[in-house]
Parts: sequence; C-alpha cells; structure tokens
Amino acid sequence: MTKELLNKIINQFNIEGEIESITPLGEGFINDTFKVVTKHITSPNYILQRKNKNIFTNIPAMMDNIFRVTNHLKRKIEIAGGNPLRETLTIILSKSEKLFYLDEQDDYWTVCLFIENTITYDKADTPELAYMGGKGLGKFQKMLSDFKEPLTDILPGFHNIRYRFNQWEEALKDDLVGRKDAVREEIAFIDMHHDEMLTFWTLIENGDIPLRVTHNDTKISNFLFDENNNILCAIDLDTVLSSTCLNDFGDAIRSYANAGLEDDTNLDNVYLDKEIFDAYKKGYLSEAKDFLSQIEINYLDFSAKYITYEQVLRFLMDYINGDTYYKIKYSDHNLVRTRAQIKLFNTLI
Ligand code: GN1
Ligand code: MG
Repeated sequence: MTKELLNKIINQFNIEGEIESITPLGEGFINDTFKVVTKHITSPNYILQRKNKNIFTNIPAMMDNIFRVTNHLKRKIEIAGGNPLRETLTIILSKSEKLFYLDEQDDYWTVCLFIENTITYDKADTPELAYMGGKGLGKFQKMLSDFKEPLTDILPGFHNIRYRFNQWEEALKDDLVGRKDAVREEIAFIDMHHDEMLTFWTLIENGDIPLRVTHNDTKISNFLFDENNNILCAIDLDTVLSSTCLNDFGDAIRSYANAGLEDDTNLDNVYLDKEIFDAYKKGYLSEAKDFLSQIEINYLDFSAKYITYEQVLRFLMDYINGDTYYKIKYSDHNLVRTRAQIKLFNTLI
C-alpha cells in the first residue's frame, strides 16, 4: 500500500491536524492496521484499518454494532467517573458522516482514536498481571450485561462448534490442496473430542447457558493496560457479538496462561501455567460473580478446553483448505499453530 493511497484514505475522515506519518501496527491475522501520527501535540493520533471484507461480509453492520456497543460503554464509563475517550474506543466518522469509508476497490476503511500511554502484552508473566487481566474482562462484560438492543450477527456460527463441524466436514471432503493425509494424527485429535464439545454446545442451544454481549477475541493483546497494570480498554471490537461469557474467558486463557507462544515451534515451551490460570480466574470472578449464573461459573474451566479445541479445528481447517483465512508467515504456519494448540489443550484441566 503506497503512502499516497494511505494519505488519501485518511483524509476522507474527520480528523484533526496534519499527517506526520502512517505506519503498519500490530500482528493481527485478519485486518490491515496502521498508526497515524499527526504533527502537532494538540491533535490526537489515530488508528486506521482496512477491514478484511472476505471475512467480514457485512462491514456496515459490524461498524454499527461497534458504534452502539462503544456508546453504551461510554455512558457506563462516564457514570463511573472514568474517561470515555481512554477507556473505550472512539470511532471517527468519515467526511460523509459514515462509520467507514468505501474506496474505489470496494475496500472498507475505518478510523478510531489512538489511545496514548498504554501497555500491551503477548502473555502474562506474573499472576498479578493475570489477575488484573481477568478483572478487566469481567468489568468489560459487566458493563455490557444490561445492553439489551439486539446486535447484528455478522459472523454466524463464529464460536458455534456445530457450525464449525459442518465447515470441517466440507474441508475434509474437498481436501482442496491434498494435505489431508499428512495430518491424520491431528484429525484423530479432532475426532476424539468431537462428542464432548457438541454436548457442551447443546447447553447453549438449549438456553441452559445464556447468550450475552461478549467480545469474542479476548487474547491478551486485545486489551490495553495502564501504567498500574489495570486494564484500561478493550480493543479489536470487530467480533463483539451475542455469544457466551465462557468463550471470552476460555479464549483469554489461551494467551494468558500458555507458557509458550500460540505458534511455538518448540512444544516443550507450550503448557498451561496453572498459577496464571488461577489468578486470571480469581480476577475475572471478582467482577463477573455479580452477573454470572452458577452454571456459567461451573463451566469456566471447561471453556478453556472448548475454545482451544475450536482454535485447533480452525487452524487445521485453514491448513487443509490451503491457508485462505489466517495470514501466515511461512508455508506450514497453520500446522505449527495447530500443533501448539493441541499441546496446550492436552495440559488444560
Ligand atoms: C483472529 O486477527 P486477530 O488476531 O484479531 C481471529 C480470532 C482467532 C485469532 C487467533 C475474526 O484474530 O478468532 O482467535 O485470530 N479473528 C477472526 O489468534 O477470525
Ligand atoms: Mg480479532
């Protein structure tokens, strides 16, 4: 992407100040993200994103979800005496007052305020940080627990294992790039836990476990911390949907409590750090106990297995499909991710 193009795009938004630089930011697997720095200290900096239109097929609805959710959060933050410009995302409208700008290639671009003086992590090195992370997620969900307007389901079946199994059957049947035979062991892992996962999902289908407005991508790097290691702000709200709190908890454990990396090539590094897990859960429940039902609390530990299993299935399915969903850095990257998540799963409680 050229500098000229990025400059042209950012100028389609209601931003303040003159542009100093636009540089790539972060390691997201889906969207392209840039930091926009403005020249004068009195004008804010921004985040510019090109949303992935292959994955998000209704970006206007996605942005409308994010807008409504962040407005709700802003009201809650104000009532609590916090700073709504720092404690949740602020969407910047386009010059035609839209939540996005559609360019000549039919790509969707969005802008939000960059929040200064924050810290991000890729994993939690101390139980104290994990406790704060859990508390931050609990608070985020608590603020949304009275959000009653329906959100548009922009990713049908996102954390629904029954839906994922249908995609999985298709992937195995098509074996598009002939990789199936090389991953027999990994496929056997999926088969082994198939029924257990569907049994859990039935509790959601039956309404025993309630649907709530949740984040759905709660990796540690999707939360900004302040200098005291309090979670300041949840970012990457693309997947804010009606789902279960358990998925958020389980997905957070995948990054907080994995002693290794999501794509570690050395599987000895990858295992559940129990102390971190316990601290995260304690922090989470310190807030979430106010609104969770007993059945949700009972299934917290299992939720880490559920989401890790789902992630194995999604990485492996993308590998079998020829790497069309996740960005990869080398040819077997999705297989490496699959194996690391299987190893993590096998150490979960
Ligand atoms: C994707 O792009 P990123 O890193 O925010 C994915 C998540 C996965 C994650 C794996 C919309 O998130 O569901 O858990 O990669 N997001 C989408 O690390 O599929
Ligand atoms: Mg994401």
